[in-house]
Amino acid sequence: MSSPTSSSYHPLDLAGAIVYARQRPELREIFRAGEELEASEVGDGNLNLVFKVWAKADPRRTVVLKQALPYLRLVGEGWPLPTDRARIEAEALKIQFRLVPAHTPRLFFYDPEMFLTVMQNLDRHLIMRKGLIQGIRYPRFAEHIGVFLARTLGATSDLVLDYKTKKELVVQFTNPELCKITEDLVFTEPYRPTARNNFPPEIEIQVLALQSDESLRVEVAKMKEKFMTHAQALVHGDLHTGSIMVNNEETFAIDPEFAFYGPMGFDIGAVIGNLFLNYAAHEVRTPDPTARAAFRRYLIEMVTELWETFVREFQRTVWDQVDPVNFPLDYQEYYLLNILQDAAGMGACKMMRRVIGLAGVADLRGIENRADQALASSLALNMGQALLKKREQMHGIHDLIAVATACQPSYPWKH
Ligand code: SR1
Ligand code: MG
Repeated sequence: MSSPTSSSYHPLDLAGAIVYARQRPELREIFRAGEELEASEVGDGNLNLVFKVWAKADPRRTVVLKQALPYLRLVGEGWPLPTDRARIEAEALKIQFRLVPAHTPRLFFYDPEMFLTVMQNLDRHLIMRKGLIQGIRYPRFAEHIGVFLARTLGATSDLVLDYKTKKELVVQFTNPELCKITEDLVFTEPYRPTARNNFPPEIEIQVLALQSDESLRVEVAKMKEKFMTHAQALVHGDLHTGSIMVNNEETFAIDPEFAFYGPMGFDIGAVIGNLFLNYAAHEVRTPDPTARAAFRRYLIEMVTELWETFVREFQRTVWDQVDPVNFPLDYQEYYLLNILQDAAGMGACKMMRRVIGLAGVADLRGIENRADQALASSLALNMGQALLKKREQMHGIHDLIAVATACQPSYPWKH
């Protein structure tokens, strides 16, 4: 594994980002020799530095520099983190771009000394989470992300790859430290009292009840084991709506630094779980019941469409290509049903961690009124619990949606 102590590694600042962009031969087609460049730091994630650097004379010529810090930005130097994640991200981007260029940002180059990737600037796009919080609709998103999921997951699985390539990829994408973050923050800490948990105090009773529900912890343990052991496909590993950039016409999945060989349902569940977190947030973000019902209908239609697109594209790019003797129709059905149930269970764990755990989401934690935040968080928690516990009774996407949408908040408490 590469080390952050390589002699030339240093975290960039604004001036450093400009000097860096000016010096790199790979960027000579974008920036002219000697021309004035400007930069800003735009990173709002939990882990890295992100700069935009542009030509002052023509800001259309902008690139994005993403640099791994040797520690977790959210917490500081007290939480060291290997910079190898930058290599993982660059290598995952290359594979995803080959498989789905329409939905993957273009990588200009990766600098292994600086743990830095230089990428296409997506300036006509918005982080999807921000758009959904404002109630913006993205008509092509569900279809696009369904295609992204089917192609990236199908083509990197044993269904398509030869025995050797698959195993080499598992080695290439072994990502222990970032997987450990997920193991801890998604599958461990929310289900026990820990110092890092961070939920609205108003719902403490609900959180304590959830943590003392042993039958729930059994199901979480099953999901955690599957996450850790089921090397099914090269998953993005952190495909929440903050890792997706969108507009009316285009969709890009960004930030695959958590990529590793894991269960397909982890990525699909991430998208669905985050759409449901937004669904829960609109309980208070959209007070008008008609407007709220309409936006929620849209969110649900997206869940249906993304799954149906995934199945259709998986059929075309995987099942239609495989040997029907080894992969009979009943096996294909069994395989997809497992993915659906995994998506429900893993998406559920990702919902519950965003309510209880260290790293929240703006959909919920950005709700200023405390009672409102507690109410929406309480609903999200109940949706997560139900999706996890009832996943094995689900036989199609409509069952999954019915389980989630039947939930109500427990807060405010009814006496
Ligand atoms: C401590 S890092 C917190 C979270 O940020 C990333 O986006 C992942 O979701 C991770 O769990
Ligand atoms: Mg990220």
